[in-house]
Amino acid sequence: AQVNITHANSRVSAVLPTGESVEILLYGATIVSWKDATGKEKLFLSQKAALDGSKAVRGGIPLVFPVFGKAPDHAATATLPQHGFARTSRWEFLGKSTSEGSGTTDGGDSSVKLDFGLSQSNLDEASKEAWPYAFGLIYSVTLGREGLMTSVVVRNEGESAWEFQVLMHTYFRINDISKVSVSGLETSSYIDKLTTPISTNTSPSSTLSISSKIDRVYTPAGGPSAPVVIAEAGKPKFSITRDNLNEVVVWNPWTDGASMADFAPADGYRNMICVEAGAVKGWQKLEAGETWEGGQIVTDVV
Ligand code: TA6
Repeated sequence: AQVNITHANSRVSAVLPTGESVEILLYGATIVSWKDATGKEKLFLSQKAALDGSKAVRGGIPLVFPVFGKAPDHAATATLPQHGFARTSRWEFLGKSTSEGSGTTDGGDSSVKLDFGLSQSNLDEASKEAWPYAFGLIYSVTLGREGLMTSVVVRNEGESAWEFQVLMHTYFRINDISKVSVSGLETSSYIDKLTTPISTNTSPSSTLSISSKIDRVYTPAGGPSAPVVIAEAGKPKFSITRDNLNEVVVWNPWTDGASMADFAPADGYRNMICVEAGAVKGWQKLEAGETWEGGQIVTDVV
């Protein structure tokens, strides 16, 4: 059995023969749905998320580039909107490739890779003006039976060097935030964005549980290949490993979520946790013609 790919109405979706599926908007190359073989949704998507390209999607996996958050003291990106322009630009679908892979009993495809592209020519005038550099992004979404991989190749198509940050802003769906613990962040340094002034701390040797608003940028002590695991009621649900993405942002708006016009239901914070793989501490510098690659592998453990 083959992978079923549809590319219509500014969306690309793929379903594996075993039932796993993924749905991606060309708007921001935003993954808005990832389901397991039983059709269970793994990502949180706000009931009021804009899916018409009118604003960044509140949920799923938005792609943050070339700046994480706002960088007022970074001249080259200071005038860009929060999290940059990638998640609010129209990407091109570059095509797909499937792989039989090992372990296929029914001769069906065991994974499918969907590629998306964005370059300076895809940007609106405001973005081109705010960040006048020639660049190329190729974002690959690979759906497998065990999980989802998202990786991006960043290329400097220009004549001079520039620098960027990149992050995959994954909203994981969970049943009850009060039962969630995150491991893999133990003894890591982290920036707490909720303190004034913003502070740098070191996390304890215990797993992280969440009982109030959290907005932290961790640099896990174990490095990118050490898994960060989201567990619920003691059972692992998602395991995240990274390639070239040294930071992990943990965010839950808690009851402040209700103050965001596109966050619904108001108590939706109980059903989500953002654990975001990124290269967001400092800046990645690319010389003319150079490329950089980074990505995450999310294994659906349950
Ligand atoms: O990922 C954490 C964060 O930077 C938070 O500070 C919060 O702003 C969140 O991203 C959502 O940002 P957005 O621009 O999507 O509302």
